[in-house]
Amino acid sequence: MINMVISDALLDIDQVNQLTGLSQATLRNWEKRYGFPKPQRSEGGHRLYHVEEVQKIREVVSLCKNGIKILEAIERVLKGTSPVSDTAVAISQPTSPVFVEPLNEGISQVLKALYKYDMDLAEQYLSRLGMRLSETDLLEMVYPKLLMKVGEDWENSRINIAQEHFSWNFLRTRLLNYFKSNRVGVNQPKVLLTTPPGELHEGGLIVLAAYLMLKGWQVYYLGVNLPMDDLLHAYEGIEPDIVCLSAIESENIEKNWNELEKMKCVVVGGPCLAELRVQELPESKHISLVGGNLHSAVAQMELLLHSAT
Ligand code: B12
Repeated sequence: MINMVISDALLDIDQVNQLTGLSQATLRNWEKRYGFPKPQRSEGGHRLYHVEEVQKIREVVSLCKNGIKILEAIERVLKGTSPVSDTAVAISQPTSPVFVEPLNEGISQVLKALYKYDMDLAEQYLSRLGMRLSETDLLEMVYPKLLMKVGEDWENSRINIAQEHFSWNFLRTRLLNYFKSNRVGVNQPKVLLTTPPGELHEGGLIVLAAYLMLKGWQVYYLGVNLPMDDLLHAYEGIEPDIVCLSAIESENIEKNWNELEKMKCVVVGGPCLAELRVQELPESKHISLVGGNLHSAVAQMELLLHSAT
């Protein structure tokens, strides 16, 4: 039974080997020599790695591949300095006002331009943010904020419907551009993304889809508010390795739980997780609730796929 939130998942050394490409010997060696990673131990003394730490190991590996020496790579990742550029990762440290400020400023510049219908200026500010951040960080840290801010400004009557539509469509189009990037890798998972009936919020779904496109996954994007029968029809036709459902309202997941269970590997994410009454739902073999940021959510999905094979 997988039915659980696995953002706090602990992985054994074999799983970490699969997810990072580092052999078990190297993982043990690094731990001894550099004090990184720092796994917990099971009662039986086996190493257990937190999913966030696995993400850090992957970042270290990626830095090393780019020619950074191991010690420096570890230091950078532990300090939170960027894998792509120093400024970029430093910006991802939410506790540092020095770095958060330029990011927030960049975001409000994009919004100001959008609210004046100035597409070129918005594009310029967005590219400027793109120069300081990796593409995945842009999806993790910038687009969600922009989408949310546009929605909130409209809800609070700070902008009118035309400004909201214009801004939303600008951002949606940029996110859809990732679909054209054609980066599908060999043997990459096939993923179907949608929202359940009644769920009209598309922001989270489209950001996740773009993120998976960047990772080279084969993305089948079915948009929002999909009737369950049609989802099952698509599931049979596409035969995805994994189905991602995004929802804000937990009810939209709860009332379709039994239908979702008919598919093999289903991941539910989004704000609905906070309210979902899992204990009151029938036990599930196929549905996983995946929280955390996009980096760790995708690591968890990789893990699920791995354990399903
Ligand atoms: C934009 C918006 C709308 C737009 C949506 C437009 C569109 N095309 O998407 C419209 C106007 C349609 C709308 C309608 C409604 N909305 Co609204 N909306 C929002 C708003 C402002 C932003 C949502 C957003 O885009 N966030 C940005 C995305 C990127 O964030 P995210 O969804 O959390 O996704 C991230 C993660 O959660 C994760 N993730 C998401 N999905 C998944 C899936 C998987 C598998 C994984 C791994 C990860 C993952 O990845 C994302 C990346 O960071 C929020 C305000 C807020 N503070 O959230 C309210 C909000 C979500 N809406 C709300 C409400 C109540 C409604 C309405 C009921 C309002 C009404 N009275 O009509 C309707 C319901 C419509 C429906 N049937 O679904 C409430 C929800 C309250 C709750 N239950 O928690 C909110 C929170 C506003 C509020 N403060 O009350 N809304």
